[in-house]
Amino acid sequence: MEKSLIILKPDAVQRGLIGQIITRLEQRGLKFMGMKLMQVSPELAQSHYGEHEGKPFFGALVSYITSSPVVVIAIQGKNVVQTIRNTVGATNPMNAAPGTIRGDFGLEIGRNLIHASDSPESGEAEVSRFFDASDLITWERNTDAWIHE
Ligand code: IDP
Ligand code: MG
Repeated sequence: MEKSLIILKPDAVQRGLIGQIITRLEQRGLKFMGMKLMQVSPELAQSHYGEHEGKPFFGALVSYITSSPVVVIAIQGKNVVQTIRNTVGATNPMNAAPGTIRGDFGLEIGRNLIHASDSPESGEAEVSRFFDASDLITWERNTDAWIHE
């Protein structure tokens, strides 16, 4: 089953938006399989954002993500990667549609509140990078039959 890694970035945590953002994911019907508050190390940040190494904003991006605690969430389910990207909104909050997380809570690309995996392959790799297998739970939810046909 497809997996996606969500990171509530330092600005989301510092601004007290953890609850409001998690509520949006939860009310959409997404099922969490892991969740924790953590401090991202520079090494973890560099491997997570490895595709952006060499870009002008890379240094600022690593500083941002390591500046303060984050909340990481692993989500599993059918089509979760694209579903979550749609709920998160465009990378630059200025262009993100109202109703999306970035479109409702953010203004600038360098403070865009939330990360979400961009493909099923990166979802799998990112969940493994941030969670030990023993911290991931596959569980039956009593509402599953009312969310999935
Ligand atoms: P995504 O988070 O929507 O997948 P990516 O292009 O993968 O967007 O970029 C990763 C993160 O790097 C963004 O979420 C944002 O925090 C930061 N970022 C991307 N482009 C810029 C930029 O041009 N200036 C500053 N930060 C950027
Ligand atoms: Mg990305």
